[in-house]
Amino acid sequence: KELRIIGVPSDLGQGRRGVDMGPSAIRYAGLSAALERLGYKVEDLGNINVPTPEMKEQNQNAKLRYLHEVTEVAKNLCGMVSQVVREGHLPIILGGDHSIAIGSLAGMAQSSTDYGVIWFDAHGDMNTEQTTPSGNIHGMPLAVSLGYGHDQLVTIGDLKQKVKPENVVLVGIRSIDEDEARLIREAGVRCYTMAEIDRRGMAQVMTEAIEIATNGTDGIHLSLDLDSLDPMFAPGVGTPVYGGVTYREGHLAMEMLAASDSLVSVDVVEVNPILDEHNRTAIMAVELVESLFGKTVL
Ligand code: DIR
Ligand code: MN
Ligand code: MN
Ligand code: MN
Repeated sequence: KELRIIGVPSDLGQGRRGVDMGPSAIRYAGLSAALERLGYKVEDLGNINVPTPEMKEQNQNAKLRYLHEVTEVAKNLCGMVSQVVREGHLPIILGGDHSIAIGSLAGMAQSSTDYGVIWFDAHGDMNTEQTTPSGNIHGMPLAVSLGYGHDQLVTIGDLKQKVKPENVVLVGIRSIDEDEARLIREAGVRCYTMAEIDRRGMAQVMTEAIEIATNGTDGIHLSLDLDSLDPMFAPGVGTPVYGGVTYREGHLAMEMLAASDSLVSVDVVEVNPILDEHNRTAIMAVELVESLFGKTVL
C-alpha cells in the first residue's frame, strides 16, 4: 500500500495556540523520509485549509467553541480521507487538535472500509455538549464518531455512527471528566486505563485491543493522541497528564499493531511545538510511526 500524508493545522478544538503547527513539526522531524526508508511510497498531499482563530469572530454564546469552523474542517478532511482510501492508499492524518478525528473517521466510514478504532489517549474524548466542562471539541471526537453529540457534528458524512462501539477501544486513559465516564460505560467501548496497563502489561492489553478492533472488521484506525505518552517523553502537548505510557510501552504497542498487519488509517494529533523542548514530541511521534509501519532493530 502507498501512504498519503494529510496535514490538518487546526487548533480550534482546544484552548491553546500552537497545535496548528503540529503538521509542520512532524514533517520537520522527518516523517516522509523515515517512511521511505522503510520501503513505502509516500506522497504528501499538503495541508487542508483551516481558519486561524484570529480571523474569526467567535460566537460567544455558543457552548461549543468554533463549532462552525471545526465542522467545515472535518467535512473537508472527510472528503479527502475517503478519496485516498478509495484510491487504495493508506491515509496518515497529521493534527492539529484531536477534533480533526471527526473528519478522519467520517471519511473512513464513507470509504466502505469496515474498521475498528484504537484510541490512544490520556483522555476519553467522549464528552458531548451536555457533559463538556471546557466547550473544547477535541474532548468530543470519539463520542461524535459513535453518534453522540451535537447534530452538526454527528451528521458529517453519510452515517451517524462511524464505527461500532464493540470495535472501539481506549488505551492509556487517566483523565476522564465526571459525566464523560457515564457515556463511556453506556456506549460499551472497552477502556484500558493506565491502572489496567500497570497491572496487566501493555502486551496483554494490546493483544486484546487488536482482537476487539479487528473482530469482524477489515482493519484498524489508530487515533494517536501524543498526550497518551507520559509528559516525560512527549512534553509538547496542550493537556499533559502525569502517569502516562512510557517510551517502550508506546513502541511495543506500535510494534504489535505493525505485526497485526491490520492498520487501515492513522491520526497523529495534539503535537504542540510551542510548548515543546526542541521538537521532542514530534520526533517521538515520528519514531512511533516508524514502529507502527514495521521498523525493527534487526
Ligand atoms: C477534557 C480534555 N476532557 C475536555 N480533553 C482532552 O476538555 O473535554 N482531550 N485534552 O485530548
Ligand atoms: Mn485526544
Ligand atoms: Mn462503511
Ligand atoms: Mn488527550
